[in-house]
Amino acid sequence: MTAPVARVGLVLPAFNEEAALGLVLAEVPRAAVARIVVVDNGSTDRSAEVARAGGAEVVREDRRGYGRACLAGIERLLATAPALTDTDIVAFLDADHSDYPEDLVRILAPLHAGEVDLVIGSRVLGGAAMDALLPQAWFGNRLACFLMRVLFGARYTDLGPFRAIRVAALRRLDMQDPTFGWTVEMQLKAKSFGLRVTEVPVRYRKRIGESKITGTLTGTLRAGWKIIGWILTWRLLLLVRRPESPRSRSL
Ligand SMILES: Nc1nc2c(ncn2[C@@H]2O[C@H](COP(=O)(O)OP(=O)(O)OP(=O)(O)O)[C@@H](O)[C@H]2O)c(=O)[nH]1
Ligand SMILES: [Mg+2]
Repeated sequence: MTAPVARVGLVLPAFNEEAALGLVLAEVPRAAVARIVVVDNGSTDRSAEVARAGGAEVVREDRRGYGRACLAGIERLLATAPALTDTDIVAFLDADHSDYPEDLVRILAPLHAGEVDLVIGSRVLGGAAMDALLPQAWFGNRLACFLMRVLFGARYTDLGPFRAIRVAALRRLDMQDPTFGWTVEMQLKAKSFGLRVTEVPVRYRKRIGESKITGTLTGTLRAGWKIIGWILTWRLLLLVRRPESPRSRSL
């Protein structure tokens, strides 16, 4: 008997993305996803209306923060019918039209093949241009990946937000970071808990709408600080105790 095909729930965190969201949703390969959840993260524009018009379910999370938005999306997918189960997959995609939603098919392939638990879309492997991945973001990514390699032996090339993970693995990671540390937390824990991880090249382009993190000095500094802080703190934590996932250690 063959295993049932994994269903995919796609989460799009959105904070004031009315200009980009319609286009992003129109480009999502619908045959690849069972559910699409847009998390309206306290938007003051028409993001929620645009999301509904684009065929997405909308969850409102008024407490701002990228990680909080992702958690609210996951909660929706796991807690409401048709709820995803442990063998299904959750994918994450930014709502600003920087990523190419069509690349989702490439991200999902190793998961559907049962080869891995987590797939990161790497903009570095995809040869992202500097006007899309701003120099400060490019540098911050390189630094974070260098530190993860030196301190953990992890061979990541990017902290790209476009990614997908099996639900059982996601539960084991017990994700906590409410803001910009979300992606690095997932990658650090995945390495420490021994998940099977791979990267696939993804394309990247200039976002539509106003840049909120890497396009501003304070955004860049706050995100950079958070990310480096996660790496150093996690290293220190592991020096004093073994990485124990809250659930069983065998997948
Ligand atoms: N900045 C920010 N983005 C959020 C928040 N909540 C959800 N998002 C969404 O998270 C995604 C990533 O945010 P972006 O502002 O594109 O961050 P970035 O890609 O690092 O940097 P820029 O594209 O240069 O702004 C987008 O889809 C946002 O709409 C939040 O509280 N702050
Ligand atoms: Mg962006």
